[in-house]
Amino acid sequence: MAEGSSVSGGTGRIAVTASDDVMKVDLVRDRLARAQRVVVLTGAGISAESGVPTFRGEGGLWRQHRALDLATPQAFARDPRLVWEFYNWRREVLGPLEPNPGHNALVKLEQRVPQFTLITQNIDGLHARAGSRNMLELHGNIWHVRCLGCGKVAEDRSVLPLMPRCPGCGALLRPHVVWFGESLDPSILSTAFEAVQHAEIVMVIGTSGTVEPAASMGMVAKRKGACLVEINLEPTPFTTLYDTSILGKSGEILPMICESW
Ligand code: BJW
Ligand code: ZN
Repeated sequence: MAEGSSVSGGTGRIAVTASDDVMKVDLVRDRLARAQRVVVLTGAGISAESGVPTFRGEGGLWRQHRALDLATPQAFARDPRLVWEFYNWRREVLGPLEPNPGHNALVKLEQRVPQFTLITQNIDGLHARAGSRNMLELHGNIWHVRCLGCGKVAEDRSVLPLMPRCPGCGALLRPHVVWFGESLDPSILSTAFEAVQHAEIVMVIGTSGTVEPAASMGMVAKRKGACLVEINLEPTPFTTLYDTSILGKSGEILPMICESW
C-alpha cells in the first residue's frame, strides 16, 4: 500500500494513510467472513504482478501497434496474419508466467465463502492455473481457438502458424477471445449478472472500469444493495461509488484480506 498516497473523493482530495488502509483491510476481511454470497471481478491489474502487461498502462504497445487496436474483428478481417502474430507473441509472453499471491488469495477466499463467483475479464488463464473453480471468463481465453467455419472451440497451447486452419473443416481459426464490438457469450454473461445481482459483497480488482459490460457490474450490484470494494493501484471512474477503495497492489492487499482468517 502506498503510505500517504491520496485518492480523489467527492469533495476534493482525501489523504489516505497507511493506518486508514489497515483499517480498510480489517473491515473488508470482517465483512467477507460473515458473507454468504461474494462476487469478485478482476481485470488486467491482478495479473500485472505475474508480468502480464495491462492494456491501458505502459505495456499496452506491441511493436508500433496499440494492443487495443489489434483486439478488434476489423483488424483480424484486414490482416489475420498480423493479428495472429500478435496473439502468438502474447502466448509466448504468457506461457511461462505463474499466478501471483493475488490469484492465490482468491482461491483461499473461494474455499471459505459459501457462494463465490469469480468473474474475470482476463484471457490469460492464470486464475484457473492458481486453482479458482467457480470462474467466468467474460472475454474468452487466449489458449483456446475457434473455427470461423464450423465454430468448433478447441484448446491449443502451442505457438500457431500465422494462418492456422481447422483440422475438421479447413477454415481459418481465430483466438477464442472477445474483441470490441463483439457480443459476450450470452450464457456466461447472464450467469455473471445473476451472481452480481445476488451478491452481498462485490470486489472489483485491477480493472480500469472502461470496458462494458463489465464496467457496469459494480453499479448493478450497488443498486441491489451490495457492499462494493475496489482494489487498484490508482483511482478509477468508479472509485467514488465504492464503499471501500484500497489503493495498492492486489498481490499485496489480497493476501492480507484473505489469508489470515
Ligand atoms: C493494478 C495493478 C496491480 C495495474 N494491482 N491494480 C456501452 C457504452 C459505450 C460503449 C459500449 C457499451 N457497451 C458496449 C460498448 C462497446 C465496447 C466498450 O465497452 N467500449 C468502451 C471502450 C467504451 N464493449 C464491447 O464491445 C464489448 N461487447 C459488447 O458489449 O457487445 C455488445 C455491444 C457492442 C457494441 C456496442 C454496444 C453493445 C466487448 C468488449 C471486449 C473487450 N475485449 C478486450 C480484449 C480481449 C482480448 C485480448 O486480450 O486480446 O478485453 S479489450 C481489453 O479491455 C480486454 C480487457 O479484458 C478489457 C478491460 O481492461 P482492464 O482489465 O480493465 O485493463 P486495463 O489495462 O484497462 O486496466 C488495468 C487496471 O489495473 C488499471 O486500473 C491499473 O491501475 C490497475 N493495476 N497493476 C491492482 N498490481
Ligand atoms: Zn472448422
